[in-house]
Amino acid sequence: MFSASAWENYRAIEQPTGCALGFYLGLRYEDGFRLRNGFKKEAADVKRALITGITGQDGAYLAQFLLRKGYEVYGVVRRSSASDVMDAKLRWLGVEKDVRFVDGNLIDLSSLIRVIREVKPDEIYNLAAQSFVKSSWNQPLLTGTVTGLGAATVLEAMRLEAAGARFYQASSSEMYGMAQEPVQTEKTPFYPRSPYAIAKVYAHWMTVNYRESYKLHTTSGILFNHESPLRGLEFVTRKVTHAVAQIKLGVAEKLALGNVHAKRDWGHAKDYVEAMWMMLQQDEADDYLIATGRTTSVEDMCKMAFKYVGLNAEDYVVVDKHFLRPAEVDLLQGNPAKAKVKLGWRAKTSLEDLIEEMVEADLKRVRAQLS
Ligand code: NDP
Ligand code: GDR
Repeated sequence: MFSASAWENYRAIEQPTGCALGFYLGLRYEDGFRLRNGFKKEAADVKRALITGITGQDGAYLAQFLLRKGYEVYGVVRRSSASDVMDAKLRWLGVEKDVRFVDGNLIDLSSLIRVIREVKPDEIYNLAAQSFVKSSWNQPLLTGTVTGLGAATVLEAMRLEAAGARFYQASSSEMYGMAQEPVQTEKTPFYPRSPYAIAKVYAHWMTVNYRESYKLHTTSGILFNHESPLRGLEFVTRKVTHAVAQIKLGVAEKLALGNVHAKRDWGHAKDYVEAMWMMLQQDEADDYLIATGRTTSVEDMCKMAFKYVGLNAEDYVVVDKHFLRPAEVDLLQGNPAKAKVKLGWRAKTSLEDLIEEMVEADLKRVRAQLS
């Protein structure tokens, strides 16, 4: 279905030459909102957040969270031929009309300089990445460029144009990789096991370095796996809940998975975006680990999802080596004690409730496709 809403809502901004960038699909400029030298604030005390990766899972939940807090939310979107579905996750949450989209790309420093100069954000959340670990072996240079150098690009644009802003980097538990301690903390050494994780380690240390070198307020959240009905279909939880819905409704027969023995510490994305915001409300920038503290195997997560609809996973799951990875991360389990003490954060959603919500959402989607 074509959605004009995203593009109607697309706030075009001008290059210094005055050449309008918002040229797609007959965009409207909105007087009283956009000024030649930047965006006009709707109220002096309203905070502005700029989110890269706004069209992804976390971007959508974070946008919803910040809008509820009264922020003006700006989202960097990269031009794509799929403009009709670009805002699908924001639409699912009903916030697509409230976000102001700006045109940029993590691999284009000048685009980020322009966006930051015009938006003048108080807080910048760098969520954009090539985030699928398995693809990072197929596209290692792209992953390094976007997921690694992309973070440095945002940091540099912020240093040049908004040095007083606060910056959040989406670091990852994948950085622990071949985990050097059975339960990981902020002090556990990194041992990345994929081009994705290596890129994230670079981005993480650049965030620390900009804090130490330039005294910028740059914070890194080392988040463990977090899921939701908005999770991409390629990630294992969503792949499972979607297949469960299809099997239950008679449109699929089997579910092919890779390493079902891998263990992950899974939480709900809506809980984790709150932690991102809490980190940026601290006077001092720092690094925080965000996790539930509980680890579960892919196999047991699968059993949970099938059981919810009254089926046995053993009857449907097959192992296909196509889904194995060149190097695996066997076990992740985080200790979020520092976040609990310093931020007052804790995970609120159990894995059972998360899987139930995801299966219900996929049942609804599959039923809608069938009707
Ligand atoms: P998603 O894959 O759902 O979203 C990634 C976002 O990045 C999308 O909006 C995508 O845009 C955008 N993006 C990709 N390449 C570029 C580019 N070159 N320029 C601008 N934007 C780009 O990821 P999640 O929401 O799950 O994760 C958010 C961040 O948190 C990521 O950095 C991820 O690596 C990290 N992370 C995620 C965890 C998780 O469990 N979800 C755990 C720890 C860290 P488009 O829609 O155009 O593709
Ligand atoms: P991960 O998430 O690699 O941890 O990265 P994913 O859901 O892809 O894999 C989790 C574990 O499940 C195993 N697995 C399978 N995975 C997928 N995708 N498909 C399968 O069929 C399958 N079978 C078994 C994997 O081998 C792995 O061990 C996610 C991403 O969001 C990253 O961006 C983020 O940084 C980390 O979580 C924390």
